[in-house]
Amino acid sequence: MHSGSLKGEKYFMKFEKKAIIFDLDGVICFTDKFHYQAWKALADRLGIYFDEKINDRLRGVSRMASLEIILERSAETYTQEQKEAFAEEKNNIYRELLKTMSPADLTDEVRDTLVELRHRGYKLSIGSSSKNTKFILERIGLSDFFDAIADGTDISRSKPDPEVFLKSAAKLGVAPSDCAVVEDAKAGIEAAKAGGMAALALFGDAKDCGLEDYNLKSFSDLLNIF
Ligand code: B16
Ligand code: MG
Repeated sequence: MHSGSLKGEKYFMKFEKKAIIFDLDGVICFTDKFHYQAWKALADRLGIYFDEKINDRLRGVSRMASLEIILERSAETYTQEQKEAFAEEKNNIYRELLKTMSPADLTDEVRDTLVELRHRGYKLSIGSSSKNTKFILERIGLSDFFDAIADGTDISRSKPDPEVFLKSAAKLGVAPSDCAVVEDAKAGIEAAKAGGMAALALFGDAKDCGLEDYNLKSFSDLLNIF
């Protein structure tokens, strides 16, 4: 934690980094609600109990690993072929929900903060487990904004493995130790730390998970620490 008080005033020391890697779902935009709705539709059809608390465990983890967490509550045993069909069914529902998104789903706070961080000279990239990353960025009008994108199509191991963040840093040409990661998932905070990066928690189960270097009060709080 980089905070203290000086002559009675609260001050924050700056994180000295060259690049900031952003998680997508739950940080840049709120596709997490669509993941929930799509998994809920599948779970209801299969008669499996599923709620928001279980959904929190799906943050940052891959589609198939998410399905395995949901199936923990099922008495049935499914074949690999059936599981792949379930994952595809969920993804089709999810993509229909994503189609309702537009640049209006990017908040002014997120847009203005990203623009200001770029203006301050930081390299900015995405590190997301989602194979739908490019489609989502297109929907919210950020297709050409980031200096690099590493996503679910680039990796073989999802968070908490650091692979996606290490790929993102490599694409930027920045050493992991010069990167900070912004995450809403505890799995993502673990991944950032495993990759030797600073971990900034925003919302979700990342917040106060005990491994974070800093808890962000809001997205724009980034402007106080960089
Ligand atoms: P998809 P993030 C993650 O995105 C989601 O948090 C997680 O819930 C999802 O299962 C995963 O992407 C895979 O997504 O099914 O679209 O490939 O938080 O890493 O940006
Ligand atoms: Mg996330």
